[in-house]
Amino acid sequence: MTTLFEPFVAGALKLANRIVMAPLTRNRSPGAVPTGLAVTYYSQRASAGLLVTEATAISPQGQGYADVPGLYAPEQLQAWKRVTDAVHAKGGCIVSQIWHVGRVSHTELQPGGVAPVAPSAITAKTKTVLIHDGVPAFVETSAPRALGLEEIPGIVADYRRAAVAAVNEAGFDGVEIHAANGYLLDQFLKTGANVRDDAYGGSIENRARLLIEVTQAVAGAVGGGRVGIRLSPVTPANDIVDADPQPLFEHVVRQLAPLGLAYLHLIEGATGGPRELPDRPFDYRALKAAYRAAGGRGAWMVNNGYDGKLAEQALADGADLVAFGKWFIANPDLVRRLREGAALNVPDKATFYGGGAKGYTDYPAL
Ligand code: 8OZ
Repeated sequence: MTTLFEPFVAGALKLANRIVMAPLTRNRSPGAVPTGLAVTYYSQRASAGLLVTEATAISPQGQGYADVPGLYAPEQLQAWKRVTDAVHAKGGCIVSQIWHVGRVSHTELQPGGVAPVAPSAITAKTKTVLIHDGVPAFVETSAPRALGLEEIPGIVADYRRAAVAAVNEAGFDGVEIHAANGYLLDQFLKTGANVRDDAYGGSIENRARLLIEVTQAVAGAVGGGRVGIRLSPVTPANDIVDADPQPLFEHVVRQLAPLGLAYLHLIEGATGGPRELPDRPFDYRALKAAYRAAGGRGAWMVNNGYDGKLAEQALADGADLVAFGKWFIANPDLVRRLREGAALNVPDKATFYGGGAKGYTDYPAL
């Protein structure tokens, strides 16, 4: 029987086990630069088969929350290099999750105080976080403007540049393209956010075009074997919805199949919520079959609400890797605890977003 604790090769990534630390936003990077606490936090968790960093902005325009990190300034890359060096010193493997929030932003977070960008000028009914004098405040996202057709190559170039910097300068083993949770690439994919009438809107092929161009560009620049992608076919996170997600995502994975990616990372159901949504049914088995039938060889990574038992079941059902989120917040030695069947520390929601060491680097190992 396959177990979570066996090594696994995903493209160019050599993983000590099949347990992945999911990307987790922690809002502890003032000025978008990770601090020394981030070095401690990630290196404490280096026994995961793979660490995926918190979502990290590819450009100032891609920023949507207070104190989330970036990959576009030299001091950010230097700070990340300290993180990757510390993780590698412990034998870990770490990829950067590259992110453009699209419309999930606020004018205050945008360069020059301008409107955030989106496929179409449709405001997301969701909130973001601003921090004033150290005090976080949840605010409605700002009305976005639709990206001009002539701006799209620049967005693709930003993803490519960030991926190259992540690998060549910051020392990451690869990148995970964040195409989930209602951010820019998911906004282009889905009918609820994309009403464009050009080559990037309308048909499934058109709505998937940006995601595929970005993935081709990133894979072309750093090698497909160093690239993963995160998808959330039916999550309602950040006010996103598609009228018919099954054929949309089957098209997406067929297009991804020839790119030689390290892995596809699927959020099943509502991000951080129910795995089954009665009003948004989705057949993940059919999705995986479509990817394999099209020749896709990347690892199949599953996420959302897993514990050790459910994770072993997922491997038995054919998943390759399982990503754990909140359990990794509270358990730096999650791999050991799962292997030994030890009790788990309980995560404290009050310290998920923002703050310092408390609830970040002070959860005890066994
Ligand atoms: C929680 C808070 C802010 C952002 C995601 C990057 O949902 C996020 C995120 C999560 O993917």
